Amino acid sequence: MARKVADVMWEMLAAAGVKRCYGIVGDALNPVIDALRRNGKIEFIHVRHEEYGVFAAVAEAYLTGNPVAVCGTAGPGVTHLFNGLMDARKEGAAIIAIAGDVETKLMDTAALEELNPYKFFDTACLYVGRVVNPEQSRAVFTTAILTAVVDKGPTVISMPGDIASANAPDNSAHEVTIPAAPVFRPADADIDKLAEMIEAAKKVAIFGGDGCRDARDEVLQLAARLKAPVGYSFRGKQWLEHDNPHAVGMTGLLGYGGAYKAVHDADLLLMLGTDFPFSEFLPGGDVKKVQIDRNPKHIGRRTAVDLGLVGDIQATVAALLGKVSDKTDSRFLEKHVAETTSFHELLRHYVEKGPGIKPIRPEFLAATLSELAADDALFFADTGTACIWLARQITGGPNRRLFGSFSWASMANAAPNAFGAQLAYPGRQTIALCGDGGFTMLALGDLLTQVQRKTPVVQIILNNESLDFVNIEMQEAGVVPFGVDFKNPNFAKVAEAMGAKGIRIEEPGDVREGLAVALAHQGGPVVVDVVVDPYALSLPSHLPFHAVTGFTLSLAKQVLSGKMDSVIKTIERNTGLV
Ligand SMILES: Cc1ncc(C[n+]2csc(CCOP(=O)(O)OP(=O)(O)O)c2C)c(N)n1
Ligand SMILES: [Mg+2]
Repeated sequence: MARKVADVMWEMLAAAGVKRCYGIVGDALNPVIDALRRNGKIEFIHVRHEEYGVFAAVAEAYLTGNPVAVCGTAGPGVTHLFNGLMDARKEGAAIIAIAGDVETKLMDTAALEELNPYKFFDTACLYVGRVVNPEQSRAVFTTAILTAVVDKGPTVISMPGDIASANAPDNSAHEVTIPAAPVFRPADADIDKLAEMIEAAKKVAIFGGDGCRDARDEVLQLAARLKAPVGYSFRGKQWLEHDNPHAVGMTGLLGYGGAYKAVHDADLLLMLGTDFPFSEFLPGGDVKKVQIDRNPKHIGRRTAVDLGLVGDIQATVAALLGKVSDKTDSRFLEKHVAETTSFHELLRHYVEKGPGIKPIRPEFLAATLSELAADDALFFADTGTACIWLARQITGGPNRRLFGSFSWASMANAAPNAFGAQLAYPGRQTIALCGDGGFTMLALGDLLTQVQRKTPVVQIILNNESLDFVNIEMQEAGVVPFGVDFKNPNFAKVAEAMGAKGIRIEEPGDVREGLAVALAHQGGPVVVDVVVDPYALSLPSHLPFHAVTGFTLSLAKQVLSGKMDSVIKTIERNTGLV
């Protein structure tokens, strides 16, 4: 049989390092799926919802650095990809979406399932190629692959069935070369300017993001030389926190430790590889700011900067290290590290007192999970309160990874993220901290996929019968919480009925044992249904109602303004809860 256009596509995707394609079949995709089957090098992951497949692919792409394919069939199958593709765009994951398209003879006739891919994907994707002639195929496939990999984001190949099944042009290349990341750093003159600013400053603080992924050693060396406290965004935490004597925690909504004060007390703040979006947590004009990022669009858009440099953090900081001298005064560093240490001590209270507090405190649950999980566990958190507990209670490590829908902030990402991670790293512990809203939104149907594939994903549901994060936000905004409550089934029983292992935990004393059993479970997915205390509603019943309301409101406000440490202290002092 002559090679078809779809054969060339899969050959090129496989050559580019694509190992899996997540999606659902449909008639517009028939020749595409038939070619995938013939090709045999790319595994088809048949999911129950296309969006679930994309979230799985995003985690795989983010963690492995390889491109991952997803597919959906014309019209509705394609639109189901969209939210996941937005997540890929925001999280910087190399996803190539194969979108089934109507036959070319039907285009622009409002045919069944017809969708204009240019209009539809415009917001989410870095490139959309619609293949209407086999002669385009090599160029479109190459651009879709290289744009996804090099610019780190989703691209689309919109593929009508008649073109997919057309004979490939004889000369179609089926190799694509992926370049290693180029060394990319600012000009020497700019690095000299930066060195001068550092020499002139007495108190230098560092604030790092995901751009520090490959630059941990260089950033820690710089911090040691400058006696600089190192704070980080949620995305930077996993690269900069563990085994770092300069670590001072996070600033922002989920902030803790000395980070907020350190970045505000500094003379000079170095923002490294971060597009941290919460400008109100960054200092104003009284602190000089330098921002370094490989993406020039990130520079200066969250806060005004005194110097903006474009380059990779690793290469830039390595070049800088040769140009700055040791600072000797470590008082600034010590002050903020001490504050961070006292925060971590406070957190221990949850582990120690947690077994005696009912309903179960999510902090205790997460802290116990962190203690029991493997050193190379992969953790994922749903958007919702799970993010708070991931940020605060899950300790990182050289081989642990923490991931979520950090920049797009979609609900229901964690279980599919963990599924994709488990496929990419079989046997490694993959743990999803799910909201009950998130789990029932998207994860429940595809629990069946995990069951069928016997994928050992650990899903821990924070069963608070509430869209709790929004509940807190509503209180913070001073509106009456509305539309946030719902009723849940016993998720452990549901899981068992679906063929997964189910564990229900209602008693705080059962948390440790239940988690240990879940983490040790092999041969398939496990759902741990933990009945937790809805955050900020765990107030002592003896307080008068107006005090309860005021107290709750004030706690919520503090949580959302990054003052979790003071919340813990307040609770500790006023109620003896922890
Ligand atoms: C798809 C989507 N819909 C709505 C929201 C707004 N939102 C953010 S967090 C949240 C609540 C999540 O509830 P749940 O999953 O139960 O987690 P909890 O906060 O209760 O732990 C909502 C509705 C969102 N981020 N994404
Ligand atoms: Mg909830």
